[in-house]
Amino acid sequence: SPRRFFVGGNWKMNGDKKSLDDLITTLNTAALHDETEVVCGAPAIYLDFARSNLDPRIGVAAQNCYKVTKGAFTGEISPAMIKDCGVDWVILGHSERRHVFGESDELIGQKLAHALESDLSVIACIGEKLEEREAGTTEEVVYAQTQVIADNVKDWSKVVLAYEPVWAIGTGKTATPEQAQEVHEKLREWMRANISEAVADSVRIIYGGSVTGANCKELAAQSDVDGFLVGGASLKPEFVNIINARA
Ligand code: G2H
Repeated sequence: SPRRFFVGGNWKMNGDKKSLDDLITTLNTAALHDETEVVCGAPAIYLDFARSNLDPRIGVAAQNCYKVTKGAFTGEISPAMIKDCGVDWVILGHSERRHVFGESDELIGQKLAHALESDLSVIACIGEKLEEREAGTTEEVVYAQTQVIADNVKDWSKVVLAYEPVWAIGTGKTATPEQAQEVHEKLREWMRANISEAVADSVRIIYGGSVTGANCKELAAQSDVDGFLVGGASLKPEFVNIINARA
């Protein structure tokens, strides 16, 4: 595949300076495949710490941002602030933002447009809930979420699409390689029909949901799986094996 393998770590609300420093040392000193693009999603308060300490070959992502540059928005951070800390990425639309914090497709779209205008790259997350999969509406749900993303993107080279079935997140229930491949392939077909051939061929579609050192190789071998967004396992030394999953 011409698409560069991409592995994002999503630390979520975990770690402290001591444990993150240990993790950063592990990553800085590990033998990482050059072909893999690596980005670590740090809690907002540790973005500066992560960027200052991680080797420059490893990118850093914020886990969220607001839709404007500055103002009276207590508790929020802006893309401008993220960039000011030397950080080039943001994760948007994660299922925890959607379902724990009630973020709508509309708000996610506004955040995405502003983040891209502010020259951040974006890991944009989509995925169906268990009841949606069971009702047979997986495609309908992920196409609708992707449409909202597409409505807010001009330059797809700054976007990685993360397919994270909600039923697989933090549950230990990973999608099978076949299940992941099926949705990734359909998403690429959707992009081919609704965006362009070039975008469909070039956009990285990564999988998230209970990825581990043990299951990453089989998933990475699927032709439309261009990498991972990793939660729990990104806090452990096995993250190195996941970065190196593509043979
Ligand atoms: C899905 C994933 C990372 P985990 O949320 O975004 O987390 O690997 O812990 O399921």
